[in-house]
Amino acid sequence: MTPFKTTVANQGPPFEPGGQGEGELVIEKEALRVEPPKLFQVVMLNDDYTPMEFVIYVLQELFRHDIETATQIMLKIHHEGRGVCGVYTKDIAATKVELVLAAARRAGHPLQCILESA
Ligand code: TYC
Repeated sequence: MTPFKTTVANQGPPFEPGGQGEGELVIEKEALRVEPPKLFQVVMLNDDYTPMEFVIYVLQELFRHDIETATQIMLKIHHEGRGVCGVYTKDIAATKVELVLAAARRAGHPLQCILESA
């Protein structure tokens, strides 16, 4: 449901002649404008050392891509130097970057990924 602000107007004293609406209660609903969140893309970078299988594994496990899509993204990065793993709100995108870097470090691979405004 659309969020709204409720304001009460015209609350004059009840039954007073010439009062503000004679006790009538008017509820005005004013829609609040909610800005859509800014989105950020997690971009993975190519290198000469990280095994292709590891990149595919990361794309499946951390970005929930199926194996076919993960393979296509990995190959795009391999051939073009970079590729988008996913698009998220800022906190989620930043967490994904940290998880990728931590997994790569743990496995001893130089895999890099960055966060970009989408
Ligand atoms: N270029 C790497 C190789 O040939 C594979 C690779 C793909 C590495 C994508 C990083 O983000 C990457 N083993």
